[in-house]
Amino acid sequence: MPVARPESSDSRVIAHVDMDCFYVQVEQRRQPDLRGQPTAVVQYNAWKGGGLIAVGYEARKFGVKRSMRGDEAKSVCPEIQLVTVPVARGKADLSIYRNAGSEVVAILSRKGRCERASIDEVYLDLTEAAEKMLSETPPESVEAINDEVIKSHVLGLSAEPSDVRQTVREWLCQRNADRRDKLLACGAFIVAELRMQVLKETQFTCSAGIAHNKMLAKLASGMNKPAQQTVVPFASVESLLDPLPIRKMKQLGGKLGHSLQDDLGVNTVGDLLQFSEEKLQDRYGINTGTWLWNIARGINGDEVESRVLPKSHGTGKTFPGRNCLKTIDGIERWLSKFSEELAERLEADLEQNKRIAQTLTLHASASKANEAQSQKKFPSKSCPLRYGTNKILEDALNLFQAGLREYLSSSSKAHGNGCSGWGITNLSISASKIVDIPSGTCSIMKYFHSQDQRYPSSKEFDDKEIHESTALSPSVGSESSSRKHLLEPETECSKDGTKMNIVMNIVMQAHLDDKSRMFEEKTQTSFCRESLPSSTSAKKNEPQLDSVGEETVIKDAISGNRSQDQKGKAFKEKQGTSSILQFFQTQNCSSSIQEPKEETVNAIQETAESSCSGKADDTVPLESGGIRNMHHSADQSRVACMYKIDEIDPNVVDELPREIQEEVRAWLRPQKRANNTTKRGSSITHYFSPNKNM
Ligand code: DCP
Repeated sequence: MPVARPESSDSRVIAHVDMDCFYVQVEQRRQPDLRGQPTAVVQYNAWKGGGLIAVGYEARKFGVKRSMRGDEAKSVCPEIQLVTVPVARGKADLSIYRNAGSEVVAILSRKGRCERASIDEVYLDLTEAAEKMLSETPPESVEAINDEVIKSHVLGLSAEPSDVRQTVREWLCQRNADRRDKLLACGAFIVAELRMQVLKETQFTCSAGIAHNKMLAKLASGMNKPAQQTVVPFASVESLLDPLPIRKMKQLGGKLGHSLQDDLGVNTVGDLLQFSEEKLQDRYGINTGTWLWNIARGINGDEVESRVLPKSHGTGKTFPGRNCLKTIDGIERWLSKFSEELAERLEADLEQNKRIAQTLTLHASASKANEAQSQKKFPSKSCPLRYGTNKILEDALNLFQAGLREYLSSSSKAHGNGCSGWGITNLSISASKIVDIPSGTCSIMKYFHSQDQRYPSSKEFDDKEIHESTALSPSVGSESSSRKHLLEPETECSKDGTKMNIVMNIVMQAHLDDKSRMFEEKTQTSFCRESLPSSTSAKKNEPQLDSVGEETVIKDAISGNRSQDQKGKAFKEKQGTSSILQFFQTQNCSSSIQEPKEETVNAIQETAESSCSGKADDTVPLESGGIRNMHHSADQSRVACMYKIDEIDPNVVDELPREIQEEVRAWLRPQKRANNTTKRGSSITHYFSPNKNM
């Protein structure tokens, strides 16, 4: 739901910068021969020439559109150059575009607060820079105004075509103008300069909107493309919004927009003006009502967040029509590719930016096999994120199964019979709630990296911690999980809590990994193919299909993907972790680490054997009566510990490697003090838990 925020000031200078036909420009830079030629980037799927995902402006002149496939584009523009998007792991690899976007962000962020909103768009808060320019070198004092500034489109200015440039120049330089307009004029100078810099350094052109808030700037940036900028003076807001189709507004493309049209007869933003705030609040609630009332008047107080790095990392793929995934095997195969990619990107983020992601989310869309399912969406699910390809895969599978169980159980309820067929047409995973690693953790990270501990671990989770999640696009600026606490601003305490979680998790994970590696060592010897990932072994809380008491076969179709965590790694008990673990286990740990039970190993063996005998694709489709779940509640290797900080004996730190002892002690000390200010006996996890108020 939209959130109404009052404008902090109506004289902010906000820009929205949007790259022009971005993927095409990236490809044209890679292959300069394509410059000036009608070009489009197509998905790698060759059916009918592949779907167009970006169309260059030269090709647009011929009528080529993004909705076309390559063959159709060729029929309207025979000279069109179709470039296939790079492919890795059987799916589009967007890294070159992401990296190109980062180059641009690095330049745009030089003049003010910068929010990377997607792979190719950015918001800038240029208020300070504009105020500075206005006081030091106001537009009227600039002797030679660059053409790029003069080419600005200023909404509301009327002039004969031959006089446009002169009219814009006069508007930019008017001495007696309203201060808000003067600031926007300065904004136009600054944005033009930034755009020229982007072109010089990256060879990319971009377009921009310059206004008093994000909403207006975004509306304006697309008005004059490519390579142009549009200014929205305060006085022109009404005429800009008045004729705008209501569904074109951000957040009004869906249900709310439909309701405005169908229930209130509102077709344009101007139509909204006839409704009082109270009336809109009565109909849509206080918050949304106020938000609607505000946007009709061009009021939008959203701040430009300071964020040049992606807010989340996501990867996924669509499986349209007959390509839909119908077996757990198929799901696992793709999830393993996604997990590998996500793990790589998370590792790069960790290395380069010292950030860790905390939430893993799985999204899927299911094809509609019957009337009941056509009403039903496949629920998105999220859980705390654990680093490492195999752990991500394991958790993603669990999330998928939890979602599938819910999806099917409600469908079967509606039908009054067992499970019916399912087919996944869209599958993706994403990592969100990304936070900076507190300074000081680096040596610990290094230590565990060097000790075969490739990643810091995230919190362990169980079924209770699999959460419903809102739709989360894999794009850069996507919103994160619906868990309220994940969206709440971090307090000092929670930052410290993150530190503590990292320490504790590192210690715990170090031990857990040793345990699971030990398990892998054992099981590997009895498998004829690569076995399951470290903890694909069963868990007590593994999502199960209620309706069917059978077992799910999750096959060993992940060969190659577990290599990251395993390659050349032999089990080696880390000195010191075991008694720390013992300490935690005896201090209120809710579960313990156990070897997998015999039955699990047998079940896994059975699967591996059937794979060996040429039945690798012999999956158990749900339509035949449901999922078979081989995941008995055997693996207790997940730990839900409640660390009582007051009860942590500082001596346990002595057992850590000397090089990190001081650091851990330093972290423990302030935690103790912080904890003393709260209820006695609360655990660290509870005290710092973001959902402690829930
Ligand atoms: N993109 C995609 N799939 C889509 C839409 C876009 O992969 N359905 C990619 C390709 C685009 C990039 O995202 O180049 C940015 O999308 P935009 O909507 O901003 O469109 P363009 O930058 O291509 O063109 P424009 O100049 O109209 O903004």
